[in-house]
Amino acid sequence: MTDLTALATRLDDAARDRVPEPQLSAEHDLSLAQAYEVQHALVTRRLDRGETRVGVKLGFTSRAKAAQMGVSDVIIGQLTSRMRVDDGAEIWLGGYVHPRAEPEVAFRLARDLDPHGWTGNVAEAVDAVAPALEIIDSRYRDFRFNLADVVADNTSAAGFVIGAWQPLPASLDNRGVALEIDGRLAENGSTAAILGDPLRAVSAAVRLAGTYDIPLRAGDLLLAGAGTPAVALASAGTVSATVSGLGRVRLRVTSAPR
Ligand code: OOG
Ligand code: MG
Repeated sequence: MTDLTALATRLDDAARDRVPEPQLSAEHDLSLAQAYEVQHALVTRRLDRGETRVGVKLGFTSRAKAAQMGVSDVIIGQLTSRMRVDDGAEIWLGGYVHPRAEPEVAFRLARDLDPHGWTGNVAEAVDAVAPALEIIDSRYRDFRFNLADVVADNTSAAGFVIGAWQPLPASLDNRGVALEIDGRLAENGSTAAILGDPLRAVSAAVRLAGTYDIPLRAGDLLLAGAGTPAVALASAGTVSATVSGLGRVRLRVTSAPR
């Protein structure tokens, strides 16, 4: 039998040492359920080090992302306290394997969500929305993986920046989304790319969290998934994400040795 905890240790060590691993699928034929077990073991290692759970993220909710990575099913990953970067703060490139940034929409859950009692009422489930940046950093060589690989690797989750929270508007559909690097447009798209409407991310998260035993608690964050391809962070600079009507969120990247 495959030792799923040992696979989680491999991915956790890869993140610590910033040395990418071969894809797990090269040696193991993991089911999606087993891949989520590896993800749980990976998150448990973080919690054992004193981190706390702060929410969840969805992956591949847009065709732009799915096409970029060659993977097409919506997946869920888990966010922990150490991944948080304050708006405008600095990250060090040396702390990652091969980081990328992508613009996101973040929701804040108003209450604990029970997948069995889910009514589909997003306005009751969410109390705020914010523009966000996600830092993804696959622990696999060349940022290449299949669906089980990326689920096991906690959906490449490595960091996130949340902008100013604001009340949930009636609609979030069809808003422009832009990712800029040093003030130059690197990617742009529309919130419509995210499941047709980012509000649909809430039901998708409830469904996946229910299937794979991931808690959704009051105050938790939910990243709805990027509406544009991710952009590699290869040198020092300033990265910003803007969502029309929600505002902007920023990150500074440094390559200076520490
Ligand atoms: C997996 C994470 C995908 C998104 O927003 O679609 C994701 C990856 O692309 O490495 O976070
Ligand atoms: Mg993302």
